[in-house]
Amino acid sequence: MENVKDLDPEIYALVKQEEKRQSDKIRLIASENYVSLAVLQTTGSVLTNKYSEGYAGKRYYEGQQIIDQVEQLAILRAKDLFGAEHVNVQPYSGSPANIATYLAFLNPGDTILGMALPHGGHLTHGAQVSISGRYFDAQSYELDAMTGLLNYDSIRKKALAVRPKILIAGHSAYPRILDFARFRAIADEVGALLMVDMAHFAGLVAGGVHPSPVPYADVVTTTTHKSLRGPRGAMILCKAKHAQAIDKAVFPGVQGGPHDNTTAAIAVALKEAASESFKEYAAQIVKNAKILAESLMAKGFTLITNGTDNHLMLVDLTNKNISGKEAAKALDKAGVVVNYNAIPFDKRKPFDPSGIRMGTPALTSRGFKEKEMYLVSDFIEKVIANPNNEMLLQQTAEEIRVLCSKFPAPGLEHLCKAVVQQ
Ligand code: DSN
Repeated sequence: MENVKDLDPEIYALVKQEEKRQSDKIRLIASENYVSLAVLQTTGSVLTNKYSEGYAGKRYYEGQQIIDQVEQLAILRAKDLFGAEHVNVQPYSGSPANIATYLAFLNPGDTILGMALPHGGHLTHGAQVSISGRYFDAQSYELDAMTGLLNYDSIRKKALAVRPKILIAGHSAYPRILDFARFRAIADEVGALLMVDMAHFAGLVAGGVHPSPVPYADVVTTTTHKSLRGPRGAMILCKAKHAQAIDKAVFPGVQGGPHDNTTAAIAVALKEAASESFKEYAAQIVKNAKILAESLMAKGFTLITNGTDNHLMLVDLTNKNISGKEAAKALDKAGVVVNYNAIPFDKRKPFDPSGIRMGTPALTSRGFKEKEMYLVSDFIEKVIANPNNEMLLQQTAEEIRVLCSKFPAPGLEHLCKAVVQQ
């Protein structure tokens, strides 16, 4: 980044600090990852200089000889990887992808039914603060109070009562596998379209360790930067009969020109995700999550649903006498980065809820395996028991820095070498 260093030393210094933060810390935010150098380089390529409103062969700007090929390659790879009939790779991110899906099929005031935000749904699944809750009649289903699991009988009952035009499956914080066949049956019974937001677990689907929603859903939306390990972007996968409605809703409905550098980087990430080594990666994400979950439970932590089947877990800290926010702040000081998160039926406020959410895609990308996950759970236990012991937090941060230096993430190898030499 020599040019940035010369031209803008302030931003250069901040990027370097962020590199160090990402290198030195145990990153457990369930939606984050480390992309490969190939994805990073493509994101920073000259493709960022182009405008290409429209779709291949039907653009509103000339000079698309290369961009059309890039976009078609990304689409082809996504179709092959997920077995989708049609794919749109232009949404800027997950929220615009979801909003475009609503625009494709709904009028203002129509009913949608999704998972409630405090129960693990996403903002754009109908939360009142979001456009999805303001412009539509947003109804929600909740988790079972006893088990913390989705209760398909009660989702069905709710769907029969509110008759949504779109039934939404998918989540940001649910640690179990979804039953897409059940969702499909409920959607069919009430005459709804089924939309699955697989943003969190797309990488697990690609790697064959999570059932695919694609055969069941009318529309599947996903970000590309979570477990799928691509750039910040999104895709919409749909049945061929919805192709025109989806494409028109993305452009010109919600967006203008796509970010072609991102599209190319998505294509690169999809090529990586189709490899044998990505299958191993996806399986290791799940193994790591299971070990971390089991190890935390053995230490007396309460996990919503008593564990995990995917890449994430939700810890209820009520019995540890610490709020999610206090825990997340202490953990961050000690070098473990998580987000505080509401738990189902949380008695605390969303800005200082009872839980923390953790996920393993990023650590798995840097090579953490079962053995390291036990160490991670030891760190977490120690910090949660001593959140105000500044000395202990500092010592832990140093131990973690040394551990992390043995597992360099792409593009951060030089920082790890420097720690080893110290
Ligand atoms: N904000 C993302 C997450 O952390 O889950 C969802 O879009």
